[in-house]
Amino acid sequence: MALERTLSIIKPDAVAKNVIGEIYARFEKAGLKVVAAKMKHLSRKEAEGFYAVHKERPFFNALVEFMISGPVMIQALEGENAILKNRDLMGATNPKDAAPGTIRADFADSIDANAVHGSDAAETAAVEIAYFFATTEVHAR
Ligand code: RTP
Ligand code: MG
Repeated sequence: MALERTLSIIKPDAVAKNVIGEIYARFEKAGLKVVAAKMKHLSRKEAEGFYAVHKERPFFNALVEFMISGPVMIQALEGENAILKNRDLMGATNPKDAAPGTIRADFADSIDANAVHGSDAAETAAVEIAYFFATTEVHAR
């Protein structure tokens, strides 16, 4: 077991559904602590930069348009195996494939509007946390 940090984003669809608190409750019940948080309406440039790894994919433009369609809630989560734990809480990318009880099964409508983002590995987690938070904005707890 390793104490890890991961970057989580509650996407515009879930913010619009007013389920930030319900999603935070799932993090807390799973033993993940919010160690940084901000609400932000991403610029196109910020969204393109964040998802740069996907820029050659056919869904890139739709993904960016969706991510800038409204404010998002961005947080760094800390806990034992936080990266995998958060991915387990999220469920599969396509909510149709997401296991019952996962965030995407319960709150997502489509593969585009799929409620949450979560880092997929230690390297990406570090880069993604630094993309949105200065070191002084991340609080050891
Ligand atoms: P995320 O990065 O947002 O946590 O999602 P993920 O790891 O589960 O999925 P990823 O492969 O990283 O894709 C990033 C986001 O792009 C959208 N997507 N659309 N139409 C499609 O085939 C397709 N594939 C991916 C999803 O919104 C996904 O969350
Ligand atoms: Mg991903």
